Amino acid sequence: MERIDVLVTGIGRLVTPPGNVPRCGKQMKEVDVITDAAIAIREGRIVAFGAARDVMSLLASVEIEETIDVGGRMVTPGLVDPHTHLVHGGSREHELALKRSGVSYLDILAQGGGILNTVQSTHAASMQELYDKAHRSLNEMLLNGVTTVEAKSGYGLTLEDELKQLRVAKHLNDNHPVEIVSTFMGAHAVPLAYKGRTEEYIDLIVNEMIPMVAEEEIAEFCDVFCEKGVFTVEQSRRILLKGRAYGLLPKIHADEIETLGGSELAGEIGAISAEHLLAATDKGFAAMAEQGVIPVLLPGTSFNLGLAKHARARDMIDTFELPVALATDYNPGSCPTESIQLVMMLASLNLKMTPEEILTACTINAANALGRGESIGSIAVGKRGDLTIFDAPNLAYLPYHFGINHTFGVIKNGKVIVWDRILVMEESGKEEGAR
Ligand code: IZC
Ligand code: ZN
Repeated sequence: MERIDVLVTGIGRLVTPPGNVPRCGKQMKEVDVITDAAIAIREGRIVAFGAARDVMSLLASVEIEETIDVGGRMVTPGLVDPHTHLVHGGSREHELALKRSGVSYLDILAQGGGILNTVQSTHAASMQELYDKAHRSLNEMLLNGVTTVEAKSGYGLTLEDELKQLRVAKHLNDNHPVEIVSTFMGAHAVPLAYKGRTEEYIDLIVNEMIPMVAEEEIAEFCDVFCEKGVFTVEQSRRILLKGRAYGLLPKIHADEIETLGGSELAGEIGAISAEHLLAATDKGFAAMAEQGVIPVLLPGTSFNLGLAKHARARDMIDTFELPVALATDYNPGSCPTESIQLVMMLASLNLKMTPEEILTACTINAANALGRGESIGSIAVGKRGDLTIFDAPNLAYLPYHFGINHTFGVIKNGKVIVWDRILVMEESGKEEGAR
């Protein structure tokens, strides 16, 4: 080694899950802890890490371009948020009173509100407006310690507007230091224009939208809201298989409110992940475990919907040895928050996950839910220099001291982009591309 770009020193406690592959069952608790650590980064990639004295002796005759002292703080891999509805127009606080009076999420949707309301706002918004709004949210996520974010379409529900959302996500990815991973979700709801003609809308998705999305290479995954009154298991299968035939890997919103069998379908088709799962059965978990489907749990959503029921994370981890991941589900309806740290707290409170399991779920398992286990989600040689620096003495402190942001700094690809809780990043190209 002749030269390194960045040496991160003064790490009081470095905490990371090991390796690249999803961590299942008991493995989720096993994280490596190195006290008084250092990390060396060259060209955005980690080239050495470990106890500071070992790293320093390795670097004895190496030229070090820049040294960043994190002042004894705790460092983890950059957090990964593998399920968000980042790009959309408008907001839905006007539905709050309706919700509080007891009208359910699915009833609001059935009355033409909910997702369909956001579809109207998204249609009415310019690309620049969508970009600016999503950009603000992305900054919030970054300030919380997140370095990679999945973003779904699904507020267009026409070919043109689905592509509009996905293009905004692409521009954000091109310009913002946080990496955006796109998912096509034309099957998020049946648009009003197709009311009562769901099969015809699905024809549009499989015959026009999926081929165009694939041709433009503007998404990696295909997702479906498989839920009572939205898309059935059979319809979801048709859409996801077609997506896969076009190279879009399947994800599925499965068994959130009603038990439909979406988790079994995830196993059957070998989906990369299945999300929510509050109403999933043991049969569904077994099907997922057999095919290595990653459960992505969204405790912010059940919390915000005021549900008494929670995803059975303990059964998934202890009995089915599944690799649980966590995400915000940031969206304007069921979970309007960008805060992954709130989600971590709720995973502790309501899912009974341990602090180590929560870290694993927000790093390596989340990275694998996005097909990126080889490049992000843990501190390992060859991986991206994505680090989150916490003003907290240990992992347990994060869900313990709740309701505040513990992130002091963020390093992405070896560059400091948040420091002392402030954005210090440079953006390339910026806004011009977004129109
Ligand atoms: O806008 O309500 N659950 N899709 C499925 C959502 C929530 C997003 C929304
Ligand atoms: Zn969702």
